[in-house]
Parts: sequence; C-alpha cells; structure tokens
Amino acid sequence: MTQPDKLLPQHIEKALSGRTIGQRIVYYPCIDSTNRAARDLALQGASHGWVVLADEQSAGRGRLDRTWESQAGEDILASIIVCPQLPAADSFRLTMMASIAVVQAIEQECAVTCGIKWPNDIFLNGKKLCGILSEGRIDHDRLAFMVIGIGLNVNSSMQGRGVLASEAISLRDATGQRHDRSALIIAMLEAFDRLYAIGTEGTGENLRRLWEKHAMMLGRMVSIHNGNDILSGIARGIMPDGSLIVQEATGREHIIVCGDLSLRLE
Ligand code: BT5
Repeated sequence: MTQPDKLLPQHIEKALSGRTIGQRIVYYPCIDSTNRAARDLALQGASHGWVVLADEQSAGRGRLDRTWESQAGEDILASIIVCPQLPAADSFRLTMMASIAVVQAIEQECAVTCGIKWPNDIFLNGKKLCGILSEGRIDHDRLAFMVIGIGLNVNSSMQGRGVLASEAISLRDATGQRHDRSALIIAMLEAFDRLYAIGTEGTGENLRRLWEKHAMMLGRMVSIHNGNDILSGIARGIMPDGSLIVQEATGREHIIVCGDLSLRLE
C-alpha cells in the first residue's frame, strides 16, 4: 500500500457483524477527541460495544490532561464504549484488554511483536507506539460505563516532530511499510471482543496472566518516579487491580498503584 488508506466505517461494521464490540461504528473525519465524543454518546444512551473512530483529532488527550498527537488520516484514533458488570475497583481490566488486543492485532496483521509497558502503553523497539486512556462513570461503586481510548501510530512518521522523534514510533517507522488501518481496527476489535469475555469473568486471573505474558518490564530493573521520589527494583508482576509489584534489592516488595507515576526501564 503506498497511498493513504481510507477508513471505511461500514466495511468495518460489516466485518464485525455478529460481535458485540464494534456492532456500531460512529465515524468522524475530524473531531476534538474520540473519548469526549464516546463519553457524550454513552451519556445519551449509546449501547455497549459502540466504537467511535476518527481520522483526525484536534484535541486528543492523554492521561492527566496530557496531549495525544496524531497525523490526519494516518493513525488509529478509536474509543470503545463498554458497560461492564464490574465493580469500579476492577476498571483496570478494561485497559488490560485493550493493551492485549492491540498487541495481538499488530502481531496478526503486521507480523511485528510489541510489548506492554505498565500501565497503559504499547512499546516497539524501545519507543512508544500506542497509548490507552480509559475513562468512565461510576455509580454506587460499580462501572456504569467505560470509554477505552486507543491512539495507535500506524502510517504517520515521527521524524521532525520534536520530542516524539526520540520517544515515539509508528508501525511505518518500524517496518518501512504502510499498513491497512481498517484491517488493524477489525483485528483489534475482534481481539477486544474475545478478551472481554475472558476479562469480565470471575477474578480476571486468565486476563492477568495473558497481560503478564506480553508485559515487557517483568523480571527487569525499573525505576518508578513519583515527583522527587524514585523507587528502583525489579518488576515482579501485576495485582488483579492493576497495581505493579516491584521488589527492591533488599527483597522488600512494594505495590505501586497506578497514578501520576512514570516507569522507566533501566
Ligand atoms: C496516553 O496518555 O498514552 C493515552 C493516549 C490515548 C490517546 C487516545 S487517541 C483516541 C482517544 N481519544 C483521546 O482524546 N485520547 C484517546 P499518557 O500516558 O498520559 O501519555 C501521553 C504522552 O505520550 C504525551 O505527554 C506525550 O509525551 C506522548 N505522546 C503524545 N502523542 C504521542 C504519540 N502519537 N505517540 C507516542 N507518544 C505520544
């Protein structure tokens, strides 16, 4: 593929027919943020499984009001609406499902292996390829709905884009080829649909194990930066609620709750 590919929402919807996730695709050529649009749709009663897609975002968001940058018509900007029957404490499972779905779709469609970096990033060749932003509404300690936003760099290039040039990567940067965004979206939503069934049952242990299988930092030295505090140790695993287990050189284990932290691989 040498030309920019067009996103074809009806084609995507058709390919996903019979599945819950992706049963309805709401497409915008340009929007401020697919997460914002999906949240408004959910508040207006959109059903579980609806997906918002855009070719361009004018105000793409990361966590803590950070900015998500993308190039018009080149990347994947998607937000999945789900209404899980889960306690709010289990919300991290949705981020896990999305992370694994992205890794599996890229492996299937592009034959590229990437890894999950706790808590919400997908990395390739040591650089950030994809970010996930899960936001939702809680009613009486249960999740009323969640919006899972996925920003995946596909055919854009990071060259000449300031700090992104050294810290971020696209599939095209890594492979030298353009990739079919619609095929990737279909594979990703199919995987999310499968993982949703696994991840919403029981304690979510099977999902946790799958996540750990793709996690790039387990068994490696990491440092956790929280303001001026730095904790260094080996990442040992993840708790069912998404907290990271880090073991210091003394053998003492710390449970790191996902928040305004940054994790670096040493
Ligand atoms: C994230 O936040 O990584 C979550 C990003 C989620 C974006 C999607 S796009 C569809 C949906 N609609 C939205 O409005 N958002 C979601 P965080 O962990 O806070 O990382 C944000 C940081 O990643 C920024 O401060 C930059 O340093 C970096 N960044 C920005 N754009 C990037 C890109 N295209 N590729 C890699 N890194 C990027």
